[in-house]
Amino acid sequence: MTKSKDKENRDKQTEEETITSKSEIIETIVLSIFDENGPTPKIYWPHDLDEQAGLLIAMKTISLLMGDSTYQDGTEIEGVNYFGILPFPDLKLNGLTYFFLIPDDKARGKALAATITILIKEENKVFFYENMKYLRVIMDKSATQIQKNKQLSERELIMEEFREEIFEFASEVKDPFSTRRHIKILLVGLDKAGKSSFLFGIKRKYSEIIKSMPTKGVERSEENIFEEQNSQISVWDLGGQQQYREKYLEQSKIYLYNVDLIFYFIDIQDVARIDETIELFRRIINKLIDFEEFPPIVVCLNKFDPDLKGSKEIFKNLEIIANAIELNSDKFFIKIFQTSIFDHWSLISAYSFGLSQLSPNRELFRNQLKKFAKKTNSDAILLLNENGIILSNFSKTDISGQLFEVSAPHFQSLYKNFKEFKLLEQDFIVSSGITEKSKKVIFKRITVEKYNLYLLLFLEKSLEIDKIEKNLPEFSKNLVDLIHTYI
Ligand SMILES: Nc1nc2c(ncn2[C@@H]2O[C@H](COP(=O)(O)OP(=O)(O)OP(=O)(O)O)[C@@H](O)[C@H]2O)c(=O)[nH]1
Ligand SMILES: [Mg+2]
Repeated sequence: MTKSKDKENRDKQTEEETITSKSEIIETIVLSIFDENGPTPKIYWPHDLDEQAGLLIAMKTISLLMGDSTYQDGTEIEGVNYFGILPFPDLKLNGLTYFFLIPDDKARGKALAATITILIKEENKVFFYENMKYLRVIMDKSATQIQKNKQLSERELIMEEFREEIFEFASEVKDPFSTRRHIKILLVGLDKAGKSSFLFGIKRKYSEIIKSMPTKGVERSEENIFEEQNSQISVWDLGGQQQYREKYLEQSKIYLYNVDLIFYFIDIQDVARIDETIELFRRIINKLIDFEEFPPIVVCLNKFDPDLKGSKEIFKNLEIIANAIELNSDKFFIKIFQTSIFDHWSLISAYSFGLSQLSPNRELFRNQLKKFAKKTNSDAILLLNENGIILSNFSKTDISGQLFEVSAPHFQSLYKNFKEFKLLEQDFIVSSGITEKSKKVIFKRITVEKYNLYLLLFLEKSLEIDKIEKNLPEFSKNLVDLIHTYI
């Protein structure tokens, strides 16, 4: 690193001034750039960071994120930025990385790949999950400055400010060393909207749906996406009868505070109560605004049963409701799904989408699927866990994505049946002619360490199993780290 003695002394001074006992959680900060020497740690703290460690951090953060033509055509600079949490077991550290591109006329693809990484001890990684949204803002801001300022001395200053800001933030966090991330998911809506049935449906507990009674108060359960995960995910099914509604709105500090994700249920067959449900939605939104909390909200337009798909009246209702929801929620990230307990996949899609919003690595996952799709000529890919939850998806076009989602559930059950009857020699199901002569679907089980995952590929043109087999090992290898830090 080129730096005058003077500056070094100055740095040491500010270091001593800024480090307070509480910000000790931050172990290392590295700005890495992929230059003519490959991935290189350019500016780092502490200044005596071990050379090998710096190199390892630069290599791992940059290589996981590029590798192929993501940026080499130089057209995507604005759109290429990812966050992710990566383990560095050799260093016993965990890193929060922001990957971005620096425009550079002389570089291949007219851009240099770069990462800013904050590292903390492995055992403290909950700090990242809990504080992701704030850390992201700080990192994003500094990355933008790095993009604009080319001089090393300017960049050193930017990174110095960045470090100070991160330290200050860390010192303000109440319990930076907490060991478990607590995630709270709420299911809300009027009584009989289908909240409890939805949860039973996801778990395929059909006999319970028939027996189910209105929820009294709140029903709490836990969600495990993987057997071992960093987070404790609590699902709160809030009873929708008037008395319970009033209670959770009154005691919103207990129920609506600190919520990470909301599923809002509307019974679209109950036309008479549309105004009532929009009113409830509005009240909940207002409480959240008071708390300055903006969790993602998945709206389930529920009881959209398969036999109603042609109904003009229902379609009109759907439109009215969707408009009203959007009118009332401009500060929130809202995604609307049409769901029915008679269409298992509709439940899984809505639920998985919601859960994926909780993963800090969802962009990295998608990026891996995109890379794999390119290498195998696939038009769409889904990655499912053992329970059929979609961990990530990628599709070239909306059309291929939609077509694919329609066929995915059939494959999953077909695959399970085959397995049960031990008819499957390899962990592969291939089908052609599902939708049209030329389209093919492949369903394959893959093992990533101890995890069983399922991969569903959709190909419009040629089918090249060997290409898939050839690229699978690297794909699985890249997934390992991401799965450890999925949630
Ligand atoms: N047709 C149809 N009926 C559904 C669907 N989902 C749930 N139901 C039925 O709607 C009724 C109410 O479902 P619940 O799941 O108990 O509703 P809830 O929102 O939990 O109600 P509360 O606990 O009172 O807030 C039950 O009779 C369910 O069988 C659906 O997708 N389609
Ligand atoms: Mg209920």
